[in-house]
Amino acid sequence: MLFASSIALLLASTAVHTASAACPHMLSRRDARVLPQGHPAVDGSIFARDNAQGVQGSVDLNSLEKDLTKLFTTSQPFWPHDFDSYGPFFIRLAWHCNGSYRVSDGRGGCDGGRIRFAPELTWADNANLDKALKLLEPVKAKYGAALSWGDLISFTGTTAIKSMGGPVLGFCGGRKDDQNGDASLPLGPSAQQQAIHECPINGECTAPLGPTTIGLIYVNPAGHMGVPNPVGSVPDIRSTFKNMGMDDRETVALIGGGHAFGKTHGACKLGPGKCGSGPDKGIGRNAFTSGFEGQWTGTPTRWTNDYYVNLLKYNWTLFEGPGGNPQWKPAATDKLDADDAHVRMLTADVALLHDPVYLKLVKEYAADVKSLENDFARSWYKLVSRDVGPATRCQGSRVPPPQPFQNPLPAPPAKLANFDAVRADLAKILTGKAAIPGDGALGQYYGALFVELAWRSAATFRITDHFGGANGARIRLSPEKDYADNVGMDKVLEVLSAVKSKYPDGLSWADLIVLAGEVALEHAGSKPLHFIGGRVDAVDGENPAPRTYYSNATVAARDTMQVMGFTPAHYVALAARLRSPSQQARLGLGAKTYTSHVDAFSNDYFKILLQNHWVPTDVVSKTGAKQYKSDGYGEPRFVTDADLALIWDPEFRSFVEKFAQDGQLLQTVFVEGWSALMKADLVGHNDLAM
Ligand code: HEM
Ligand SMILES: *[C@@H]1O[C@H](CO)[C@@H](O)[C@H](O)[C@H]1NC(C)=O
Ligand SMILES: *[C@@H]1O[C@H](CO)[C@@H](O)[C@H](O)[C@H]1NC(C)=O
Ligand SMILES: CC(=O)N[C@H]1CO[C@H](CO)[C@@H](O)[C@@H]1O
Repeated sequence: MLFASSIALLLASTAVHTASAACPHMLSRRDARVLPQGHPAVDGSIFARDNAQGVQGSVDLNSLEKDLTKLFTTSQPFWPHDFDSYGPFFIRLAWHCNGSYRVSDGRGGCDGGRIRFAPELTWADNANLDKALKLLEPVKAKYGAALSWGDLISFTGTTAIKSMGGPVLGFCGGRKDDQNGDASLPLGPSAQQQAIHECPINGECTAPLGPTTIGLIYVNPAGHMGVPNPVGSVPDIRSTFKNMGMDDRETVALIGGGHAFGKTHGACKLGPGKCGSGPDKGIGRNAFTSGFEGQWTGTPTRWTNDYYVNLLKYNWTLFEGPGGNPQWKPAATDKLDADDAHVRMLTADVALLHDPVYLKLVKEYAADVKSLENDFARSWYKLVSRDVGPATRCQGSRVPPPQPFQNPLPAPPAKLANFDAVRADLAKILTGKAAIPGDGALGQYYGALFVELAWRSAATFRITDHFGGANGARIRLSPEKDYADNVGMDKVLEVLSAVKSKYPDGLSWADLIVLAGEVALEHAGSKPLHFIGGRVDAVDGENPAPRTYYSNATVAARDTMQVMGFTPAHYVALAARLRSPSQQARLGLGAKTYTSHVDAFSNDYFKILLQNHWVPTDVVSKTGAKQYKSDGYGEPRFVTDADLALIWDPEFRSFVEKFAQDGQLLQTVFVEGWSALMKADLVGHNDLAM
């Protein structure tokens, strides 16, 4: 129990997650070597997720594949398969489990396996997927806790593609199951989603919402807001897939590669369970799922590029399908090929003919099945693996080489620098008072600036999809270095470059940045922060972009806490980190620190928050934070609405009060939160094998 000790001190009643992180196999060999004796293991899911269920190397994927292949062809009376295979049905399950992912905050996706629960299971787009889950129950029971639902669903979809002759790159295991569906609430429609970001005009929702339409996982198949105009559907497709992290090529490969298989279900107008009569009522050929009816190709259980061939071959004509919804079929005058009597398209399929870039890709794939195979295999793997995080988090025997979307990092150096020597060099800078180059007198507080740099570098981490974090030191590179919050960090890096160049081997920027922050904090009076080395430097700056879409500081603070994976106690405690007045000034705020001693780590910040009366000023920082000024005794102090959120929110406030009273408690909780964040992306980076 990582946080058990301090949490027990803190509160008996408030529910705070303690990570069951001390399981020894999550601790890599490297960490075992560098980790100080007696320090608990940190598994990256430091804060929230339930315990480690997942492929973990212990499930025999060959045997699982065999079981699944048998399952695909064994029809069950409660939901008979189409065309002698459940394969396509399971591809849809995996895609929907997955398709809720959004790059804006990393939420959604199959990790967590929340498609088993409300709200996801009740989304209209997920109609009848409860049957697909039911079909998988016996397999889940056989493999038990060693196989998470998230991994099972993703592996089943991948196996279905393979079993029907489709191209497959491999499988990245390691998803962990949530215990309920709550983490999907911010995806909407829900009160939580409303608070984070409203969608005033349905159909035109913007980031962080994934789809343009609340209540859809992705694109309305019948066209924008149900209007069957293929041209109008194009922007919906483009923006929805972009929000999932997909470019045009990946989008077209995924839609047509997926629709190489299976069919839509909408046998009659009466709705689910009501079509037909007798023992077949509502099932099999009488099924109603989306309310559309038809298949995209003549061979729906065999991998082909016929989806693209058919799109180009026929003159697609709008008609009302048996389910009463608008669909497209070949013109009456078209000469149909054998097998093609039942081919149909949705408005969102025909849309691919009505955009020049999409059309070019449709033509490419119709002419070149190898190109489609290459792109589909890659895009499917990305679709189902992205929210697992960096490639180093993938588990199991079929993990392919790291892919670009996983932002791979170089291998760590064979031998790490002597960190004690580096510490000594950093301490020398901290005790000297040389100015930051080009920054005049304001630069004298190196400690606070070192802390700021380490914090900014690590705080991009998000537990939702395990991207971001200090590893890689992407704060040195565009686009991350250009974000408004990071103004001035290049100067701090310049100060550190003298130390960096002293250790040409074995000292990465990423380690140096973290160590500088920790040495500064310890220097300022923090308890030891348990530095762990082994980070490496990335060559690109791809990291999650700042979430700038909030309109309410309290909501922003609570959401940030969740996305980063912190408990409220740790989120609040970390706000006590040293803050630099020169950084405040760079951001356009009053250059006055909150505390009387910038270079001392203390609980002053919380006292000051509580003891002052705060009035708004007209000043807005470069990052959009609203400045407040203290009104009352003594010299004025400046904070922002991001600081005040900690006393506006009642739960946060209770911790502010505790920390203001008890500096020792603050120390303990701070060290836990800080150390965990600095390592959040480090363990996954290492070899997880036991
Ligand atoms: C613009 C995006 C997409 C739209 C609008 C769309 C729409 C639909 C609809 C309406 C159905 C019928 C559900 C039913 O009635 O049973 C369906 C089925 C299916 N979709 Fe998609 N889809 C999209 C993208 C994808 C992607 C990216 C994949 C996978 C890579 C995929 C794979 C499938 C499969 C395999 C089925 C058949 C399921 C079965 O046979 O039971 N779709 N899709
Ligand atoms: C589609 O219609 C055009 C004329 O509108 C015709 O020339 C063409 O042959 C048709 N396509 C097929 C596949 O029949
Ligand atoms: C911000 O959100 C909180 C929590 O939902 C709410 O209590 C508060 O009134 C909101 N503040 C503003 C200024 O809208
Ligand atoms: C594992 C999983 O299901 N997550 C994926 C869901 O879809 C997005 C779309 O790109 C992927 O990036 C996620 O990895």
